[in-house]
Order: sequence, then structure tokens, then C-alpha cells
Amino acid sequence: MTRKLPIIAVATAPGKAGVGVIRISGQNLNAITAALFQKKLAPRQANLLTLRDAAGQVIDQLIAIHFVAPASFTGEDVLELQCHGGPQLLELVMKRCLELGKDEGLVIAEPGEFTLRAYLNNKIDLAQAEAIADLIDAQSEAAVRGAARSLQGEFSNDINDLIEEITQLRILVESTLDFPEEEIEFLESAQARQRLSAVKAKLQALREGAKQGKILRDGVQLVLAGAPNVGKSSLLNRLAGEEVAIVTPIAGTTRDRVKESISIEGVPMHIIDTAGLRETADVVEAKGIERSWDAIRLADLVIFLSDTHSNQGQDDLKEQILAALPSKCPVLEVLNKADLLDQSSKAELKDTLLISAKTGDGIEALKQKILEIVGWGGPQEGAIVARRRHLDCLERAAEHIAKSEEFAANGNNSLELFAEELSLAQGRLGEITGKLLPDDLLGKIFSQFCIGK
Ligand SMILES: Nc1nc2c(ncn2[C@@H]2O[C@H](COP(=O)(O)OP(=O)(O)OP(=O)(O)O)[C@@H](O)[C@H]2O)c(=O)[nH]1
Ligand SMILES: [Mg+2]
Repeated sequence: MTRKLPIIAVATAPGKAGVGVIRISGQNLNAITAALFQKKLAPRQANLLTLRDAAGQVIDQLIAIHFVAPASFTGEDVLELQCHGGPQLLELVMKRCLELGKDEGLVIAEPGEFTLRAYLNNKIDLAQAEAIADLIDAQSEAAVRGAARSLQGEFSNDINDLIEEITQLRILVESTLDFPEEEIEFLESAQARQRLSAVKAKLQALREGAKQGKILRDGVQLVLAGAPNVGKSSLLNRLAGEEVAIVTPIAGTTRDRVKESISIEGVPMHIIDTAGLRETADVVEAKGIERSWDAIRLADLVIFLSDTHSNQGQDDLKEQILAALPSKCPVLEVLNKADLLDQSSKAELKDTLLISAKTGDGIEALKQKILEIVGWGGPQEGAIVARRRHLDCLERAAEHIAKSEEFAANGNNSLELFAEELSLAQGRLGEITGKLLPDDLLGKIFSQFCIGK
């Protein structure tokens, strides 16, 4: 993944457009530039130039900008060619560049390789590199803003501040370890416990922010499950605001999963309506039910829907669903067809989340409940986007801090272990920004980028 050859790729999206950009990055592009345009380009200037094929025929008139290392996106020399945006034309320009750059070893870039080089040349850290991909993939305005903040380094700065505080604490502890006679007073005099509490509180705040950031980036997989005919498809249609799924009075209407993405207060919700769960001899329905279970197992939140008049067997079904779920996945029980209840029955059910997919009653409360359960704290100033990877690192760092706290509580005999846990916590935080990385991680992260980025 860390080759040194110059690389080239189309940076703009495939398809016809006014302009199409091709980028070349390498340690020194003077030879390639000279071969393409028979001249050296002044850095950072827009040059209107003509590119010709081997026979001297014009391929395109384009604008070329030469960013000289290290003042470029990748930290290497970068040549940006702004061509006319036709797919065939860009193909031809690429081909000509590869021909003329052959002696310099010019090759087509792997997905994410430009950004990888930016990272390896310390132009950005790993969390910022991920933010570039997230910015490109962002599905809502809030996600764009969050990714932009992460790219500006807001998330990384918070992580680095925390690492710095832990470092200071470690320096204190470790210097004490060299002078055992001073250990006795260390915990008090260095205010180690207070400092540790402060670290813990900051880490907790970062975890909260990252949790919100993950929701903003990925949204929530919300699965509607329950017995046949309770109104799952009706609820999907109600939430989506259109007739995406077929609704009939016949039990077993939905066979395949029906997916629809909506946004509740800016949070992307990927709703999956499933086949009603029951014993069946029908092969097609049975396959659909299998798929329902697959969806349930992958959910972030399951809405277990029942209706007001078919309560038989619901408890067994609920137990089955709970047993199939990963332990962290919440299940929200909702009772549909409230419109069929009289006032006194409604009063009896006042602790139940009652809705009517038919009339829309209770839907707003349901939406709020969903946001509450997934832990959405509302639009926030300074929100960032975050990934599962970040959450995992933060969680593991928090575990180490908790352990170090235990050792601190044990008193001085545990100082060495206390220091060791701090160091481990620091390592996990360093993984977020890429300061400390397991070997295979870079390849994994950058291979998910689109080509040309
Ligand atoms: N009165 C009333 N009827 C409803 C309500 N929601 C759904 N129904 C009716 O219940 C029947 C079943 O609705 P669906 O939405 O197809 O139910 P489902 O859970 O998707 O059913 P399957 O796909 O068969 O599992 C239809 O006749 C709906 O019109 C409601 O809130 N009130
Ligand atoms: Mg249905």
C-alpha cells in the first residue's frame, strides 16, 4: 500500500460533465509535465495548454495546475488537469499520460491512494482522512457539516488534547516509579486521582459526541417486526409518507423485505419492513420469514409491533426475537390500531406506546421515542461525524482508564499497573488519529475509498 511510484486517476465522478479532473501525484513531476506539455509549469498557476497524441493530434485543450511538494493535497508534487468532462475524452487523456509517464513509472492509483499519501506525508491524520470519505458520502446537511469539522481537525484535536493530558499524568507517575521512596505521597501530591477524573470526564464527553457522530454518519437500521397483519407495512408507509409497501387485510402480505430511508430530525433512518413472523407451510412466505430474521439480527433497533386485537402468541414471539438479537440491540414494543380501541381500553393501556398507522395517532411520539432510544441528543453545535472504529477505540480507552482508576484506588503498591493502564488507554486513542496502528488497518480503511480520492 505504500508504493512510491507516481499515480494517476480521474478525480471527478464518472459520466458526462462540463469539466473532468485528472490528478497525478508523485515525488517529482517535472519530467512528466515536460513530456506532456514540453515545458515546466510555474507552481500553482492555471495554465491553458494543449495536450496532443503521439501523432500530434489535439486530444484536449485543458487547464493544468502544478502544486509543488510539499504544498499539495498529498504532500508530493501534484499535477491537476482540468479537462472537458467526457468519459471517452478522459480515457484518452489518461492513456496519453500513462504513455508519456511510463519512464517515470506512472501507474493508475488504487482507491484512496491520494488520501493515503496525504496521511503518510503528515498532511492529515487518520481521522481526517476518514472524514474526507465521510464528507463525500454524507447523506444529510448535518453529516456534511460534521464531516467538515472532523476534516478541519476538531475531533483529532480533542483526541490529541486528551492524549497530552494522559501523557502528563504518565510522566508524573513514571518519574515517581524511579524514586520509590516518593511513591507514598505521589497520589496525593500529584493530585493523580483528580487528574484522572478529569481525563475520564473528557473521555466520556468524547464518547458521547462520537456516538452522536456515528448516528449522523451511518443512521440507524430500524427493523419493523411482528406477527402477520399487525400493520408493519402500514407503519412503514406512514413513516415514509408514501405507499412504499403493499398493505392488505390478508395475513402474510409482505414476503420480501421492503426498505425505505427517511430522516427523523436529520437522523437517517433505514427502515426495513419484514414478513410477519409465523409458522407457515408456504415456501415463499417461509423464505421471506427467514429474511425477516436476518434483518432482525442486523438491526440497531427493532420495533416489535403488535395490534390491539390479536394478542395471542405475542409473548412467545417477543421472546424469540429477544433471543435472536445481539444483546445490545434495543427492542421497542409498540401497539398498533389504537383507533379500534374505546376510551376505557385506551386508558388501561396508558403505559403502552399506542399508535394508529391508519390515522397517524401516536406517530410523532413514536418518532421521539426512537430518537431517544438510539441516543440522539438533538442537533448539536460542533457535532462531528464518527465511525464504529472510533467508538471501539474510545470504549477500549475508557476500559483502561477505569482499570487505572481501580489501581489508583488501591494505593501506591499499584502505581506501576496504574501507569501501564494509562499507557494502554493512550495507545487506543492514538489508533484513532493513526499515531499507533495495527498493521492491517491502513489497507482496510483506504480500500473503502472511491478511486481518484
Ligand atoms: N384499523 C386499523 N387498521 C390498520 C391499522 N394499521 C394497519 N391496519 C390494517 O391491518 C391490515 C394489515 O396491515 P399491514 O400493514 O398489511 O400489516 P403487516 O403487519 O404488514 O402484515 P403482513 O405483511 O401480512 O405481515 C390492513 O388491512 C391494514 O389496513 C391501524 O392503525 N388501524
Ligand atoms: Mg406487511
